[in-house]
Amino acid sequence: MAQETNSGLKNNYPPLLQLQGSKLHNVRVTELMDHFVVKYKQEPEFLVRVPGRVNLIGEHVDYCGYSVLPMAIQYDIMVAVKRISEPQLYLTNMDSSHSDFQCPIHSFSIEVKKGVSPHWYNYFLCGLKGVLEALPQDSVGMFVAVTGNVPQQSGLSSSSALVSAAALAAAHANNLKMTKLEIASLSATSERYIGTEGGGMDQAIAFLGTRGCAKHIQFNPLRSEDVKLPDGVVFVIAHSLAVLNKAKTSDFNCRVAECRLASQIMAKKRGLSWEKVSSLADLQSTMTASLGEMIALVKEFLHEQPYSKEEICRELEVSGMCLDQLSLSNNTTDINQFKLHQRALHVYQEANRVKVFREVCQKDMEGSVALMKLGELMCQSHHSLQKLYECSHPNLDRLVELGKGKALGSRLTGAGWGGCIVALTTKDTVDDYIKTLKEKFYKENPAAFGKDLDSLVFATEPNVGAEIYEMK
Ligand code: ADP
Ligand code: NG1
Ligand code: MG
Repeated sequence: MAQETNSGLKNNYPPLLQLQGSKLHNVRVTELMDHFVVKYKQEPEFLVRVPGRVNLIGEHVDYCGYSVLPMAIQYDIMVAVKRISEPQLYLTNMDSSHSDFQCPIHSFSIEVKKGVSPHWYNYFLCGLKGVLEALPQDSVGMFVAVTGNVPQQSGLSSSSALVSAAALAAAHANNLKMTKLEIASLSATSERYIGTEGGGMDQAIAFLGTRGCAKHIQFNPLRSEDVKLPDGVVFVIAHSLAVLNKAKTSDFNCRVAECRLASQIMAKKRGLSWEKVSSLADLQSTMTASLGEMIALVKEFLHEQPYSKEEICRELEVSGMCLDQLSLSNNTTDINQFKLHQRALHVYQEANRVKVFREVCQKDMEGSVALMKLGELMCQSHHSLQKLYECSHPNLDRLVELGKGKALGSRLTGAGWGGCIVALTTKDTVDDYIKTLKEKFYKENPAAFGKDLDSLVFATEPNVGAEIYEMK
């Protein structure tokens, strides 16, 4: 297990000449450069590439302070940049449905409206804003062109790839030296400007991903370790044909709030100063208890019926206004039903599944035994996300059902409410698994008619994290 080093970014970025990858990858680079030149009548100076990710296990636990086990995937956001003396940001996207945008580099607002998906450029502005806050001097202006092939609103973290690419581009343009860990943390904080209270998994793997191994990522402080997957394992990603923009609805932030409220009510019942408890992991460490003890505590202290806001205020002995300030966010203050028992139970049990998953990968267990155990953990995770966390979607559940007997296990990945599943297969079973999903799910679903099925269900392997390519 190699501990991720804290080495500076610059050394880790190969020059453009070393740019390798599939033909598609190079075609995309050429197209991006051409688009840049057509738009700005100049060549870009450098290019950054930031991958999406697939989370193997540990869903909806990062913002509770628990570790996760993702890997970077082959799809990415690429950003071509030229510094300019005019203090302006010019943004263009290869996808013409994403309109061009321009603003003063130091003065812009990130538009967040309840019930509305933010315009694409707001994600770029999030990353830029984070870097502006860290810069000791004024930022240079920038011509920027963006292209991306991470499926959007699908749980593979296209949003964080874009935010992180913007942060890396702005940091590099301004010669701001940061370690990978620092820029991953900065990007995680920056993405919250879009309105979602994420935990930092996506931005961490976007920078820390390495080819060939998954990562065990821990928080507070952020750190990562390589996780070597058992020989012969192949992970498959399958799209449910349903999507959700996580900044559009309050679903995601509601789960974050439910977990926070669960930890605070349990803290209060335990006689602790609950205002200081910020997460379920925080509560566990304050109590120096095991995960098993925390699970027992949930069952003892939190009832299964939903809590009303009024009941929570009564339990914590605070006014509604005070609760809004201490425990809720902009788009969760209007919610009046919180399922604290179910959400906290999922989080503590899922945190334990991450622990066991990692141990199975570490132990030199006999191949098939290890694979069966990993598959079983993934199935348990999905069941919990479906029943306790209620963030699945009928299409995701159907994909998981169809894979039974063909994959060793599968589960929804990312935030859910649509998006993708990740399935555990082997070199010997992967083709049959993909064929089964094509036949039984995609060929029967009108939403997939006319689409390239290989872009909806595909095998993936651990990829490298963010890179900068200098155009010299
Ligand atoms: P995800 O699960 O993919 O992270 P989110 O709902 O968090 O989904 O964010 C998706 C949003 O990110 C998109 O709706 C879009 O605004 C932005 N985005 C992602 N990829 C691109 C891209 N290639 N070009 C422009 N915007 C993008
Ligand atoms: P996606 O599905 O990429 O939006 C979100 C959060 C993660 C994590 C997962 C659920 C953001 C940027 N990402 O991912 O931090 O909480 O859901 O495990 O908020
Ligand atoms: Mg996202």
